Amino acid sequence: MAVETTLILCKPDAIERRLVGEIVGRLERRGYAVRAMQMMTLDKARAKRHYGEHEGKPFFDELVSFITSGPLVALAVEGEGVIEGCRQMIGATDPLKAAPGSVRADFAQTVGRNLVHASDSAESARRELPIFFDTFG
Ligand code: IDP
Ligand code: MG
Repeated sequence: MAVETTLILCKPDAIERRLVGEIVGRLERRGYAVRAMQMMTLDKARAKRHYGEHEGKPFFDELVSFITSGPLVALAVEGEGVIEGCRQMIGATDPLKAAPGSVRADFAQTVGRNLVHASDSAESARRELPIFFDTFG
């Protein structure tokens, strides 16, 4: 398995609920390396670019409004198989369907407030990382 880099976002609900340390700590304890990390508040344009694949879906406006509602913490995280590994660790999109022990199952209740984003493929990671970090452009 190759060394990869993925984009992780601790979304505004994670900041609000003081769960950034918990989330980043879990990634570090698995052995993944934080290569970049920044707190920022997204404007609508950047949020729409990040979530472009969902444009036109019924939840899109709510999603953009939520992700721009307050600061988030963006991370570039590196490791062997990190893209799939982080998807495992955050759990399914709907916390009710997320595996026990995953972040979403342990700490979240609803899809709209599921705490964390992780790129879902190598192609998504390549597209998403430069939206947040110039160094990955
Ligand atoms: P993911 O975050 O697990 O990759 P996606 O399908 O890419 O899930 O959706 C992006 C985000 O949009 C989700 O994390 C969730 O917050 C929100 N979302 C997805 N589906 C719904 C829905 O049916 N209702 C409300 N929000 C949704
Ligand atoms: Mg996704």
